[in-house]
Amino acid sequence: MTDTPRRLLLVNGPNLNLLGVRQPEIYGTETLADVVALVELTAAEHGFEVRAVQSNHEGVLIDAIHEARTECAGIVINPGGLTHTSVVLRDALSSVALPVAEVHISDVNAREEFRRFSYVRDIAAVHVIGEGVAGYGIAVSKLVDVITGHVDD
Ligand code: CA2
Repeated sequence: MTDTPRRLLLVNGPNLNLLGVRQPEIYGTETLADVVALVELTAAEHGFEVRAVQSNHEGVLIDAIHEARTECAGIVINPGGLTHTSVVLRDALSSVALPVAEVHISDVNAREEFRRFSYVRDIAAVHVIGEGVAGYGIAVSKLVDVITGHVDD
């Protein structure tokens, strides 16, 4: 039996490379580099390191998720628009059987109707929606609780 790796995979989907550059009224002014730094800092507080991937190509994200199967203890993911469209991404997340935290910067339930449905929702153990970029930090802490079996009393 191998030990659980103390590493998290951070996945950001299509267009999230534009964070802080376009549409600040929806997504704020912090950049993808700020997101990665926040996730690394929060994870380090819990003794975890982070592997970060952002891609505009679904297959790149899926390859990273497959690699996480043996190399990471859990996945923090903002799938971007793929949230609402991608069975393929959902299948990849299901297949690796790691705990998943789904993050959305904006409140997807208060926007267009098509953003209310998520292919990831029912397979994720943690959901953080509409908390801005800070939501990634919240997601890391909650995911670590799931990984380590922490229970609030
Ligand atoms: O609120 C979120 O985090 C979303 O996952 C962001 C996706 C959107 O399709 C989801 O419905 C909700 C869009 C990501 C695009 O990000 C941009 C960031 C800055 C400028 C333009 C796009």
